[in-house]
Amino acid sequence: MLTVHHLNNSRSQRVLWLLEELGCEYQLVKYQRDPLTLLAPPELKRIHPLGKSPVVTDGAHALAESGAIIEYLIDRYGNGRLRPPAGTAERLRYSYWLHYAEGSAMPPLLLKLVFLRLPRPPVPALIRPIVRAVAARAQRTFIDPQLRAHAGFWETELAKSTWFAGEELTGADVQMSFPLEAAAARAGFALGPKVTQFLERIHARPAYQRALAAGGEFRLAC
Ligand SMILES: N[C@@H](CCC(=O)N[C@@H](CS)C(=O)NCC(=O)O)C(=O)O
Repeated sequence: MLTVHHLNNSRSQRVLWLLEELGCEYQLVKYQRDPLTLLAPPELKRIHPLGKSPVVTDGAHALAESGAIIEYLIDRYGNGRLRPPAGTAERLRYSYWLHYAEGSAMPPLLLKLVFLRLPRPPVPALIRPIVRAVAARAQRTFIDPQLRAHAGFWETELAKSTWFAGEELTGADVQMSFPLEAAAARAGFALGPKVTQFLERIHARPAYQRALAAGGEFRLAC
């Protein structure tokens, strides 16, 4: 049986969305983040040594990394859906976005999250103003310009076609949904109209809504 090891408020939400789009049956095992550290509970390390979510088990396989999971699920259960045909320009774009989402888009978004949280307790109140100033400078000089460059890139690309890899929804859109959701939640500036419409379009999909109902609360914590 296909099992999704789902951490609340996490990237595994997009795996649920993909499975709902594919109409696959799956079993859901839920894990809760530590409310203070936001880390996954140690039980997840029994499924995969890094203890990160998503992890999917299917028969003898335990798969980690959302991009690899999406590729596996589309290979195994897609029957030609949600992936452009091999040898097409759309397939190259599909492959690019599948890797880009975690390899290039998420690092500055994660840095943004870390620097936004840095001045909070348990940092002692006395040094919080200094930490706040350092964190603000890191965001202003390094992180925010990168985020603006990425968001501008998404906007230009989504002006070329409805979805990231062309005119059809693919696994690349599922993978890209997470950085776009994260940017909407924390970038600190308004995203462009094409990116905003992309998010509205995915939120309106019945499969996306079924995935939300299955996964429960989805406030981005990573
Ligand atoms: N690049 C990995 C990232 C996995 C990851 O960092 N997952 C986060 C949730 S969004 C996690 O498990 N965090 C809890 C922890 O690090 O303990 C992927 O795309 O699957």
